[in-house]
Amino acid sequence: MENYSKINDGWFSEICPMWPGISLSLEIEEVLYSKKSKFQQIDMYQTKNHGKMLVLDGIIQLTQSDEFVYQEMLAHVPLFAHPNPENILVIGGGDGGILREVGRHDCVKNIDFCEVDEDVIKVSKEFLPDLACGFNDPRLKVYIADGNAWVQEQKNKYDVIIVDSSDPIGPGEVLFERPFYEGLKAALRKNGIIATQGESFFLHKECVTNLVKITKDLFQVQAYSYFLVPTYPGGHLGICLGSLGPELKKPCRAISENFQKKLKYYCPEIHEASFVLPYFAQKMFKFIKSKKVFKNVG
Ligand code: SPD
Repeated sequence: MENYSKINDGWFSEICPMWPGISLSLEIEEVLYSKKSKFQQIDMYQTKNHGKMLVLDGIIQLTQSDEFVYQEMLAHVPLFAHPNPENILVIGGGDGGILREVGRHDCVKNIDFCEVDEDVIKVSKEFLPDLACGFNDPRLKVYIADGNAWVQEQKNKYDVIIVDSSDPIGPGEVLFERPFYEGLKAALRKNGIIATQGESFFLHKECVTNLVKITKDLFQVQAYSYFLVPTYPGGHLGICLGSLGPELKKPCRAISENFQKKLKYYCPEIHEASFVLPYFAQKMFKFIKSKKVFKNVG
């Protein structure tokens, strides 16, 4: 994918045609790693005020200062909405942050992880041990493969599937298309839930409405949640969720005091609040008509 981002006078500026005319800049101290993998340009920076920053093809994937928001919300919203998540699939997210959060759930028995770019895992293990600790979980099996092709082979297997994708340009594009969502649905067991990186209802209206339409068509229960991340475009990001049964907007399991103490953003109150959308987004989603397709459920 073409990389439009720039470094100028010690500042990294994220520039992307997906959010034209707006750019986030962070002051950097050092380039720690910069190499092209088989799939994309991988850069790791030491920023001045936000810890290390992982950038793929010029797009910020995370900074150490606020990565906890994304990882906690994308993992714990679907996992706490499920009554007994045992078998989990995580697609994408070679930094390991989602795995770290999934691993906090004692009820989880097996975590399958599919990532297309092995180099992202290697770089994260070297520079982001606070995220890559997710790879030490004994319940984890790692598959280096294309997420879409791999999921199409899995049937009736998972309680929760989490898709930690980059944006729909470059290698992540296929993860925003209907055939991938059909594959996710078929890979779920009875009462299964999917949660996917859902972009921004301010900046990516077409992409978000398309995701909502697809999930409304395919799942009995559908919802969209969002949260605040200062270093993502627009300072926020969404999650698109679909469920074959369980309600999504409230946690259905209690969180223990010990579990809660380890988190910084997710809590039962923010789980519910994250589904309360601004009025314009409510209207955007309300008028999406669904053609429900409920075959092959569980
Ligand atoms: N616009 C950037 C969206 C990035 C989503 N993926 C982040 C990966 C963190 N595990």
